[in-house]
Amino acid sequence: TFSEAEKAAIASLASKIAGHADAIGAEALERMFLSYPQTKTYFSHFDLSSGSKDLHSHGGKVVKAIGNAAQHLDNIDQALSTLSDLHAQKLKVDPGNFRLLSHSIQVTLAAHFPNEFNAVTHAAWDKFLSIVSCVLVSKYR
Ligand code: ZNH
Repeated sequence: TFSEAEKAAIASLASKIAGHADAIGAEALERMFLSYPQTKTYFSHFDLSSGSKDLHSHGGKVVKAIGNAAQHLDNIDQALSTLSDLHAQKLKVDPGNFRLLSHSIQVTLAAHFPNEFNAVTHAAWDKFLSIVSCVLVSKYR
């Protein structure tokens, strides 16, 4: 559960990201693939070159899912339930990769929103993304 201050920090940055979901998502993915090349193995069917259509379209989906979670902070489990099924049953992404994407997202946010991404907002987003990751791996067995 989140404090009121954490909720405010998550909501305010989420609203700023919303209009740039594709670009933010594409950059986060690109950072993840460059820093942690092993994560590319799940995307062999994608064009992973910088700024590609695939990066924008998939990045947009990821960031929109995070935006949806941000609007349901008291009920992230339910908000991401279908996506959680998909990751557990079909995609079977190694759970260790979620922290790599979360980190790449945070670096991207820090780079784009240097004023908003202060220590308090950073901590709130770190917690938020780790809860999102927990939900997405919660149905693994
Ligand atoms: Zn994931 C897919 C989200 C993580 C891998 N994803 C996906 C989608 C979404 C997501 C929204 C789409 C779905 C549909 O279409 O329906 N993810 C997400 C999130 C996260 C994630 C939110 C965190 C935060 N993933 C992840 C990771 C990985 C992945 C870490 C690895 C590395 N995903 C994936 C894949 C896919 C997905 C592979 C499929 C793609 C295609 O299209 O094919």
